[in-house]
Amino acid sequence: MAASFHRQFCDARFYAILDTSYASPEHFATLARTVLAGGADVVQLRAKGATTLQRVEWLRALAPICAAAGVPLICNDDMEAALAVPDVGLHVGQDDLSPREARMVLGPARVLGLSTHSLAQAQAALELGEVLTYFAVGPVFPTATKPDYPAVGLKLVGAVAALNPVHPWFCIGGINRQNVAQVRTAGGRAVVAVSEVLQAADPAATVRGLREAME
Ligand code: TZP
Ligand code: MG
Repeated sequence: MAASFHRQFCDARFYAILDTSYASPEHFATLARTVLAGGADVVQLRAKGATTLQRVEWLRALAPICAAAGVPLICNDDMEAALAVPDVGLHVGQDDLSPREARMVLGPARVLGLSTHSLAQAQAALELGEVLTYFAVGPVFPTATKPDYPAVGLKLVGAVAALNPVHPWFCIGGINRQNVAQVRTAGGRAVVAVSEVLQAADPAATVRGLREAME
């Protein structure tokens, strides 16, 4: 694995996603600075329906901003775009390139993350050992950001926590300022939130609040 990232991801409490469903790419640089000011520990670009060329352009703009903050930048589900920009990591879903294949192409140094939606998938993620840098579990709550996926609930958060994962792992899906404490109580150690941050009047304060709730 990207062993050098293990500690950093273990310490991470809030993972921000810049998603074209909620924000215009022309605002990504400003938004990145804003979520970083709020304390985001990881930043992902998620641009469903965009081209690789567009993703590369947006990643190139985000890379120096994240690098200056010492925060990893990750591209959702586009190996070619990730590889085109130095040090950018990759996040894959269950239906994307398999984690083993992704790791072979990505090389040993970059961050690789995986989405999981069940206890079996989380257990399979753990078996991948050093192939993966981290995994995500969700959607914890129903969410318009991923409408086709049923919510897995706080019970799965507790079940994954009970596995005592060696990988850093993140709870995702419908997490907001009202329910984040429940995620923590259920055993979650870190969270991702998309719409809660990108639709907030004050995204930096929202990140700060979510992050503090996980500390
Ligand atoms: N994967 C599982 S839930 C989800 C993703 C990408 C969407 C998270 O977005 P939100 O707006 O924080 O619910
Ligand atoms: Mg995908």
